[in-house]
Amino acid sequence: MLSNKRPIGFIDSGVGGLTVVKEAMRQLPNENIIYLGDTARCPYGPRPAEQVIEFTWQMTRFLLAQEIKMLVIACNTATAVALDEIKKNVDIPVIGVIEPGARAALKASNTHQIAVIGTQGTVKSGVYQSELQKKAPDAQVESLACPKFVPLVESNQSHSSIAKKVVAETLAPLKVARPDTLIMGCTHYPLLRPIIQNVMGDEVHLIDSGAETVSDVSALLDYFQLNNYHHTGEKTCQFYTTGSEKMFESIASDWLALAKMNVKHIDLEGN
Ligand code: I24
Ligand code: DGL
Repeated sequence: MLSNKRPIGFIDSGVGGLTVVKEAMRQLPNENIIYLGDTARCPYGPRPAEQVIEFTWQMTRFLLAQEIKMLVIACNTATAVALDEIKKNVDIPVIGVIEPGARAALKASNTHQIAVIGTQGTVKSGVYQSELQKKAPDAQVESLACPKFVPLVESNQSHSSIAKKVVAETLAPLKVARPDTLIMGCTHYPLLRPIIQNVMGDEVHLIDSGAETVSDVSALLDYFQLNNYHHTGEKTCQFYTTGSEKMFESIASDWLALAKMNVKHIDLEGN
């Protein structure tokens, strides 16, 4: 018998997907979680699609071997290029971060003038645009790659005056299109949310793709009757990194406000 106690698997290019996990721990406190972050090969944003697909398969195979009941591709770049292929070839439910974000944007928007920001890989794929226009053919979509944002967050400058300047300069061309809704199509961007909101103006709806994804995960657990209602026994959160356990734990324990964490290093080459 396949048990509902099996964990939900989350994969990401590094630590950014922890923004999705934080939301999962809040919305789904009884679910066991396994997270794998490919910190050794992060960032995925500037990499060619074929390589991101290969890395995403390696992560997927590793987590499938851990008997997960559902797979969440928490990385926008990986979702953009690999979701369809992975969905077709594995026999558990697989969910990415793009469709939930696109759907939430259309729900929030009055004008259907929607802006999307993400990594080079995500924007180049055009997947947000095609999801939006598939659901709302009248949608006017303006997409912009923001390659400076991930390095800003990863150098601890999310609240700095440099961040304000970089975000304002980068988003200036987007403001011309007067979107009423902006999709933060990258794991790291919620950390820049106050600055992005300030630059875009208070009227603009900001969509956190990761948070929307967890709401969809919750609905999917219901639909497939996969909820873990039996919270007897230990709840487990296991974290794997392809990089340093110590560095991963220092960021993750801070971000998730966990005093004790299970972090293990693994190698993905050969998976
Ligand atoms: N935030 C991120 N990545 C980092 C970082 C950060 N260093 C400081 N902060 N480093 O992503 C990435 C490279 N590392 C990863 C671990 O192995 C070694 C290489 C955003 C985090 C999203 C949850 C700033 C910082 C922090 C704690 C919490 C949040 C945060 F130190 F943004
Ligand atoms: N996780 C990536 C994303 O959401 C951002 C970091 C990276 O480029 O790998 O697109």
